[in-house]
Amino acid sequence: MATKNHNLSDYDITSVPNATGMKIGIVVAEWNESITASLLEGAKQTLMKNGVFPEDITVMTVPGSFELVYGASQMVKAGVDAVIAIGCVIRGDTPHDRYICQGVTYGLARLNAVQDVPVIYGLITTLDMQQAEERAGGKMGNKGDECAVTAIKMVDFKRRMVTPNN
Ligand code: RBF
Repeated sequence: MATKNHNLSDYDITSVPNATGMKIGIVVAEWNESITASLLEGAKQTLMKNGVFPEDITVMTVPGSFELVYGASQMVKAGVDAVIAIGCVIRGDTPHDRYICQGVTYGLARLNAVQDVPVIYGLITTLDMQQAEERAGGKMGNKGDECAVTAIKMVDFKRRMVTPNN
């Protein structure tokens, strides 16, 4: 599971389906804004590099990562093809961070199970700010890029399921 030997921005562009016409919602937490802004930028650039029109990307902010579940749920209802949820929870002096991470992880997983639109997990959970920076455009790449590629692949997955002969 470690990203130690895996750059989050590495992907084979030829293996990514063309994303022209896909409508993608991105919900971003304001906490640790320096990190989440870099993740957002990575996600947007990678979506556009693979064919998503800028006007088909809807970005909404929520105060903290805990609010990502509600934000993602509302975006699903608004009618996008996929939602990317972006947040950054950094280990604190109390167990609070673990409760937030558990809540967000469970909440986003549940949305995937009960709703019809893929919700992509863009939550960075790190021990400190340095680890977060390394995954938000630093030496480990940018998790926003990975989320964008995953969103495109999941929209394509659903389209292929609906029309299996295409
Ligand atoms: N939100 C984050 O996105 N990342 C954090 O690292 C984070 N740490 C928090 C630590 C404490 C002690 C508290 C009270 C909140 C924290 N939040 C964090 C905010 C949380 O996700 C949520 O916005 C608030 O708890 C309001 O529901």
